[in-house]
Amino acid sequence: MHRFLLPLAALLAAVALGSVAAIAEDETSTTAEEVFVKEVQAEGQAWQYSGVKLPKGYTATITATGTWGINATWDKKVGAAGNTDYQASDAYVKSGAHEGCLLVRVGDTIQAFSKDDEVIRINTPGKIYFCANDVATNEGLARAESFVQGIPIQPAKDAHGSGYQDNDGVIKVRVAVGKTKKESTPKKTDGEK
Ligand SMILES: [Ca+2]
Repeated sequence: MHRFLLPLAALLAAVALGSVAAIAEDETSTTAEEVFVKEVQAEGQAWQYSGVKLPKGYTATITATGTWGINATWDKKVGAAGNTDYQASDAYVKSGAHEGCLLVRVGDTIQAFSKDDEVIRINTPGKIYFCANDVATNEGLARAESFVQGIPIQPAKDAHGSGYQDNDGVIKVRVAVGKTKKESTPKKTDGEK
């Protein structure tokens, strides 16, 4: 095929220029992933935009590293799973998940990390947002505007305590975006909640 000649020429030119890696990635675009990294701030009472707007037919594979401080009375910082000793009450952004865990949102769907090394996959098109699972308060809302491109989280009805006020640190999320595999391997997880 004639189409083969052009990429080959481009590849040779790229070798000459020392940029073969970039070309190679383009030429294997069916399997290539684009990776975005975002630091989610514990103190942000806002859905913080990842920079990723997932197109139809693509899957975002999300992992997280690091720890953040969520509650001044705890003797430790926690990772993406939050504090596994505490299940969040109704006052939290996502009740039933761990207090202080990392939350992922697309549209109206919110998923929670239950393990620090969990891998969350999203197929739903739309903007991907993150925040810590804590109690939204009026004080926190007043500061939410500082999170550019974020969606402020309205205070819970029975909000009490320090909420996002006593939080500190960031959890770093990695969002790898690639085309959804048509013939995927048998499901190991129930991703249809
Ligand atoms: Ca807190």
